[in-house]
Order: sequence, then C-alpha cells, then structure tokens
Amino acid sequence: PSKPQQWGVTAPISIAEPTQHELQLTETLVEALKSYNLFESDQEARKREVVLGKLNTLTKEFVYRVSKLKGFPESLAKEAGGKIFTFGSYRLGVHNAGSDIDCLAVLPRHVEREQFFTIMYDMLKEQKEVTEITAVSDAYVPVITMHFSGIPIDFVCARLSLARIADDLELSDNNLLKNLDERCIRSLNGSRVTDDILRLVPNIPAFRIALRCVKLWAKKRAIYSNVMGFLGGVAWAMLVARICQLYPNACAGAIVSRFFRIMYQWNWPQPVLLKHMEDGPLPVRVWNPKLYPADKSHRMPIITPAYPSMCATHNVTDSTRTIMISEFKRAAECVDKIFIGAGQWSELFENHTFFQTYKYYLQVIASSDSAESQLKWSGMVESRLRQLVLKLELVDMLVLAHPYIKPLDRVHYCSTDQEALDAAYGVFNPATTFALTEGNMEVNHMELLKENSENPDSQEPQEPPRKVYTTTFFIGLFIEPKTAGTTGTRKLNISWPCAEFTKLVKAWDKYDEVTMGITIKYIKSSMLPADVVEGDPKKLKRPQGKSKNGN
Ligand code: 3AT
Ligand code: MN
Ligand code: MN
Repeated sequence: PSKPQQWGVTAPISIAEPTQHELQLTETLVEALKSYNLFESDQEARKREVVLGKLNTLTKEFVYRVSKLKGFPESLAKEAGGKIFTFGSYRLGVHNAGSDIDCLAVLPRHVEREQFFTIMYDMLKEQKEVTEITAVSDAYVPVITMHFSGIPIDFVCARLSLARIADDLELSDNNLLKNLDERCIRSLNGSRVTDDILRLVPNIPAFRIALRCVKLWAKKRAIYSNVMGFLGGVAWAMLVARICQLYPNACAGAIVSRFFRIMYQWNWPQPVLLKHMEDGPLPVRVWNPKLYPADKSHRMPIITPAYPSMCATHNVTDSTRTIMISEFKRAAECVDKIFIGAGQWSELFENHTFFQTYKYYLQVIASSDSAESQLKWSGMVESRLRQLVLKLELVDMLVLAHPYIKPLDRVHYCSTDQEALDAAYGVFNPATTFALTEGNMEVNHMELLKENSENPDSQEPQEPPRKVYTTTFFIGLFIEPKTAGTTGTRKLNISWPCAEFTKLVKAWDKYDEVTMGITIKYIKSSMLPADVVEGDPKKLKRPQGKSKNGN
C-alpha cells in the first residue's frame, strides 16, 4: 500500500480500521449521549436552517439598502451581495438543543461596521421573529445578540476590502485579512478557525461524536471554562481534532479512549498543533514561544490553525493544568474499564465533587445595587479571578488553588442597612434571597415575597426592601498536608494575594465604591452555603411560608 496520508504535523500513530468491539462501544456511547438530551429533534434542526436562511436574506437586503444610501445604481446595489457564515458549536455540528447559533455577516467594503449596529440592528428589530435584541458595539468582538424564532443568536460582522461579496465566497484566503479593521479580523477568526478544524479532521462524523463526549465530560467535571483557566469549546475541539488526526480511521469510541490516555501523558508545554503555523500578510504576531516570553509562559498551549495562529489556552495556570491532568487520568481509567466491560459510559459523565473535595475555600463576592451594574461588575471580577489564582499559587503551603467554573448569582431583598452589608459578605436570609439564572438578573420576586410576608407576626408597616445583587465565586484550596515531622502551628498567609486582587479589581475605571463591593472570605467547607453543596447551585429552594429559622 502507498504511504498513508498525513493529517497534521506528524504521521498517524495507527491507520487501523475499527474493530467490532470498538464499533459496539461507539454505539453504546451514542446511546449514552442521547440519554442526556443533548440532541435536538429534526424539526428543531430544520428551524435553525430556516432562521439562517432568513438571516442571510436580511443581510443581503441590508447591504442593498446601504448601497442605495451610498448612491449606487440599482444593478450595482443588487450585485453587492453579502453572506453569512456560522462558527462555534453549530458550525462544528456539536451543538446542543439549547445552544446558540454563532453567526458572522460578511459585508462589502462600502458598508461600514457602524451601520451593522444601527441599520441592520433596526431591520432585525422590526422582524416579528426577533426578541431580546441587544447591540454591544464596543466589545472586543462587537456583537448583536438576539433570539430569532426563539433561537439564541450571536451575530458578528466583518467588512472585507471587496466590492462585492459573492455567494461562493470562502474565508480561507489569508490575503482577505489585508487592510482590515482589527475588529473585523477578530470577527472573521471564529469562522476561519472552525472551518480549518473541519478541514483538518480526517473523519468528521467520528470527530463529532468524540467531541460531544469530551464536551459533556468536561462540563460535568467542571473543567469547561476558558475564563476560569480551563478550556473553552474551541480548545476542546482542537484537542479532539488532533487525536482524530493521529487515528484517521478510528471510530468515535476508540478516539475517546485514545484521547484521555494521550492527553494524560502529553508532554506539556509542548504545543498541540493541527498544522504547521503559517506566516501571513499582517503586521501581527503569530504564537512563538522562542520569540515572545508571554507565549513561553503558556502551560498548556493549544494553537489555533487559522492565520494568525494564537494560543487558545492563555488562561491556564499551574493549578488548572494539574486539575485537568488528573481529570484526564480519571477519565482514561474510566474508559479502560468501559472497554473491558467493567464500567458504564455514565460513570465517565459523573458530576464533579468540587464542594466535597477541599477542607478550605475562598469565597469571593462581588456585589452592587442594580442588575445592570452587577452584570458588568461581576463580569469584570470574573475576568480577573485567574489573577487571584495565579497569586495564590505563589503562597507557601498552598499546593493548588482550584477555581469553580460557575459563578452564583443571587438577589437579596434587604430591609435594613445591616442586612445589605451582610449580604455583600455572604451572610443572608434564604427566605428573602433568590438565585438568578445566568444573564437573567431582572426577575421580579416581589410577588413571591409578598406571599411569604403575609404572616401575622410581621405587623410593622414595611418600606419596600432594597435589592442587593451578589455574584459568588469559589476557589478550593489544597493545603500541603502536615508531614509526620512537623510540629507547632503552621500559618497559611493569603492576605497578600487577596489584598492585591481587591486592589486590582477596584482599579477598574467604572468601579464605584458607593454602590459596588468586593469581599473575600476564607471559609471551612462546613461553612459553604447549603444551596451550593446540595446539588444544583442554580436552584435555590423557593421559600416556604413563614420561615423564621433562616440563619
Ligand atoms: P455552545 O454550544 O454555544 O455552548 P460554543 O462553542 O458555540 O458552545 P460560544 O457560542 O460561547 O460557544 O462561542 C462560540 C465562539 O465564539 C467561540 C469563540 O470563537 C467565540 N467567542 C465566545 N466568547 C467569546 C468572547 N468573550 N470573546 C471573543 N470571542 C468569543
Ligand atoms: Mn455557540
Ligand atoms: Mn455564542
């Protein structure tokens, strides 16, 4: 036989075809994945296609209108075109029933970026199918978010240096990036990276099943989060893609099994690459640890394939890497057992035990007085939390600082100043506290509260309670165990990292010391709030009638 085709930067490890046993395990894997209700129905899939069709038509209509505004004659305005591309989980074919569609509008050069956020925004707003539309034009990647026929959409745009955007345009040519606004380059990047991943994978159906499995596992084990220093969707996709390249003919079950074993043994910081990095036409740097000290500090580099290549795992710290490696180990052992018939796939997807694992935790609470400011303030604190983790890693006797991936949002209805202060410090009455779902801070609980306060022992006329919004982050602390020889008291000193972190977040230009708070508390595991320890932290129990035994 001829030399096997090479996918990626090395020859494959094995080109073997799947065995009966591997095929059978792939089948049981698919069954297991289905039982988590990840897959949407055919009807929902068609609905997404219809929505994308409408968005494409609207994009062309938008380009046409702008062309006319610019005084283009009818024929040229019609030819100006416009096209949408997708990226993210939908483009990879691994989205869940509730996933958004990440969508990019590509526009010809005479359409200005700003017009997407004004004219296109207004056009979308007029559609009867569109709800919850918001334009965030000052973000790092500016975006319109909305629901279209109930489907969440992230809509970004890029303006190319082309007079017309043809229906058959592809985004792979690096020269398309020449002379573009940086925001356009970043917006194009999502699509260019997902397109490349799919191009570089030998067997796409096997890749999809394996990636779905890895994503579900990573979410259940609480290691799916780019901001918190673990890996996000793109990085997980690239890792799985690399294993697919090494076993081009393997089925999904075999890929999953190889995945955990190889990732457990990977020689970090050797980077994971899907292809050799390219040079290109932009005056921007491509990832290169030999040239740039910042790149050298990446602990688990996973490099995006599309030019300009970047490290998708810049946020990984020593702690989060250690945690992920031990999860790879656990998963590898689990899958080995499944392969010899001594285990079930469901064991791979067992929930994390973050709140049962550590003796001590840091509880970081960002608070403010309105839903709007809380969204920004807590987002800021969240984006800096890894700085606290990095500083904790330098503390003597602290082996590991383990950030929990999900912040917990609550609103507290406080009738006294003391209650408001306490809430910001993590002390609150469960009867007047409500958990909020992510991104949905504007829930009115007043009705519920009224019901609850209709009890005879509260007779004094009450002022409407004031709301305190809190977002709580947890960091598990693994402290060096005492060795047999040690005597006397050991003291863990975390005051410096905490003070530095507080200073850092308060230096934010929109920080307002009157309305915003930040507190860090060192707590024993027994002091963890009941609602996080028992099951799903998002579901605080609805208060039951008169509860006087709150705290
Ligand atoms: P879901 O199925 O949607 O949960 P996903 O992988 O599609 O998984 P997202 O929709 O959050 O996840 O992100 C899709 C892509 O959008 C990934 C990345 O290229 C880009 N992206 C996401 N968040 C940001 C961000 N904050 N800044 C810049 N790009 C982002
Ligand atoms: Mn998405
Ligand atoms: Mn998205």
